[in-house]
Amino acid sequence: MKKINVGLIGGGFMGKAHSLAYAAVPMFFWPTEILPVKHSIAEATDALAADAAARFGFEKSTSDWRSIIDDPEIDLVDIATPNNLHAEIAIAALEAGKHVICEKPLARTVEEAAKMYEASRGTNAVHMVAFNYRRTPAVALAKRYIDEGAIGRILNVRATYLQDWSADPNSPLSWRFKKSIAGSGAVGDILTHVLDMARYLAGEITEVSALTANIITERPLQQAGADSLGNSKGDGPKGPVDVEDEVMSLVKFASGAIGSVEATRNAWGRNNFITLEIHGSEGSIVFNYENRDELQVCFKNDGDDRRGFRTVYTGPNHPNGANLWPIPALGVGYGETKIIEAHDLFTAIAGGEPVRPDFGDGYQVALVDHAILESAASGQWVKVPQLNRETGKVE
Ligand code: NAI
Ligand code: SOE
Repeated sequence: MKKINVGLIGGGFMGKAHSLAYAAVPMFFWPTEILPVKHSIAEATDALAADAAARFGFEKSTSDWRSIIDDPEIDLVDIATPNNLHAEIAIAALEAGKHVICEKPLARTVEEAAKMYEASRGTNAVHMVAFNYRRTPAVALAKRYIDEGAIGRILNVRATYLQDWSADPNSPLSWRFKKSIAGSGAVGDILTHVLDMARYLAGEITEVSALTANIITERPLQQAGADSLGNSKGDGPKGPVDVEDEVMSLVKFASGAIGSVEATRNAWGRNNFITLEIHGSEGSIVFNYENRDELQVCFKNDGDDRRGFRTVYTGPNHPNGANLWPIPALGVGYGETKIIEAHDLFTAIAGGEPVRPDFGDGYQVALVDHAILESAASGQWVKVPQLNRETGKVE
């Protein structure tokens, strides 16, 4: 068993989720080839870093993330900061020969994503972008059905991500509402998750026609710090929101399938409402993250008198389910997707193999994001350049 020293940068929501995964991987995946060691954590200040180290179980703490890059004992750099730091940290880590996991969106802009992808090419480092929802067993099962041809040729795809934590205009102006830090709004923050899953299940998106809107244009000021995600309200002085909170786009896939993708921050009652509906020539698949143990499937060949949606409850006999819980439908949560993600990363590191989604996938999603924002601004259909992984160029 090899020990991997982890340097985690950012101790907020994702710092918690990733630390939980590092502790849990050996409990779920045993025997394990790789044992993660929570070596160092960086936060914005010394006090926050010391607090995060005590809470999440890291041996050392620092307010200077560069010291993690410079530390020869660190094998894996985990980037869980707001988006403005992703590119600088990831490029420095890859240049220092570290393995890297970076939270989504890979970067603020397509230009930053291109530089990160470039830095990842030609290294022996494993790089991963943390689109964890695709690791939900029911989503992995959808992938298996599609790959096996169970629903035939994909004809159309509908993907949504609806939230309401930010629907209250008094939810503070955290970093997620600032273009300089986040890069974009609903597009980079939540649409990217369903773009990742749409690509994973139905292939590349080649053309988009989008609308965006910014409904809540100002919010109460918040000083730097972790995003409270709507769990605190302010009524003091306000500052401008300069990113979109709504996006809808028609999309065309390379396969000839058509579809729609949408995300909103203004959907009262929809907390973390991720849905995927895929119809093929031989059947249909529906996933709703609110019932994430379940996959709804309907097969054309079931016969006229019994055709309809049935529910498959995921469990140990399904992809990503074997090492979780011994009985189907016990309840797979957000944490489990992060545990599977960390395990898959370690397996890749142990085997010297790549893992997906990698920085190439993060870059391709950024190319789709960019096309969507460009289409919304111009009112035109926009083609999405495609990354050629052999040449490293977009075509
Ligand atoms: P957060 O606001 O909860 O935490 C970010 C932390 O980074 C804060 O504690 C902040 O003090 C710290 N930080 C800021 N500057 C720093 C610096 N120079 N050095 C070290 N730490 C610094 O944000 P959250 O929700 O954890 O988001 C972090 C990233 O994870 C974002 O890119 C976000 O898009 C992504 N994310 C992904 C999710 C997923 O489902 N995969 C879920 C939530 C966030
Ligand atoms: C806020 O919209 C947020 O935390 C996103 O940043 C995550 O990526 C998403 O998974 C949950 O919601």
